[in-house]
Amino acid sequence: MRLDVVTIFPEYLAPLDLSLIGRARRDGVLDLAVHDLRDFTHDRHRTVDDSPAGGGAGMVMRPEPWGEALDAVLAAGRSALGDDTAVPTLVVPTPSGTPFTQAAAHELAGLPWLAFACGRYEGIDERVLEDAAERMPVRPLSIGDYVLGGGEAAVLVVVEAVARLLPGVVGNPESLVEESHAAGLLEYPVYTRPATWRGRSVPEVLSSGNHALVARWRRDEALRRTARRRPDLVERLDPAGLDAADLALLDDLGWVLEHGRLCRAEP
Ligand code: 6GU
Repeated sequence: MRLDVVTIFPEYLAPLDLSLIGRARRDGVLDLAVHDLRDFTHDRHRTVDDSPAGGGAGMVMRPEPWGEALDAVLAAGRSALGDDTAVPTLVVPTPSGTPFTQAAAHELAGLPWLAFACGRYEGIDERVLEDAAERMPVRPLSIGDYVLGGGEAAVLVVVEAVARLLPGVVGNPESLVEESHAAGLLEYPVYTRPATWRGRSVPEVLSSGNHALVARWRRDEALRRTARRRPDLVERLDPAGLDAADLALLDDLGWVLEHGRLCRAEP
């Protein structure tokens, strides 16, 4: 997979040299290029922002450097991929984007080329995205309902979530299988040695050697945790993916099936 990132803070992307992603790059699974937006300015001060049309607080990123930067990304990526008709999907991290979810991560992981446009200040002149959309798919994405100072931290999040789905990046692909089995639920609690630590013992069932019992316990704990911390996720569960034991536990927790959807039971 080819990745291009355009930013005014190239150093912010340094963590992409590390860990899982660093290894994927060295292994040739990921080809990442970071571009400094200021290299596409032509004034002495390398200006990338200006005041908002219509007035108001903050600054907006000027379209000219962005236009040139995205032209350069297109040329660099096509040359690296050896395909002079290839186009990237342009990911634009913004709090105004559609939510970045695990499903979105899977979609992006299926693409050969992603380009990221990191905005700072109040955002990028809208015409940049309109112009880009004439040449490539554009995906404004938000990583959550809070405001970051810029898109760089969001790019780290998206790249990490996507890269670990690529074949050969995660050491044990079983981790991904288990993840999809428990789709829509939070993770169950995990333990390791020692068997007792500060007077707290690992739940006995986990040393029973009974795999079915362990699997059932983990499923129950995942359901309990999800109902407690993320009731919104319980409402979105597909009942077709639940067995009788799941439904019995949810019933104990005050959830019932109504018109084929899980709802909190009336007290
Ligand atoms: Cl993806 N980018 C920025 N700049 N702020 C955000 C965000 C993304 N998601 C939440 N806040």
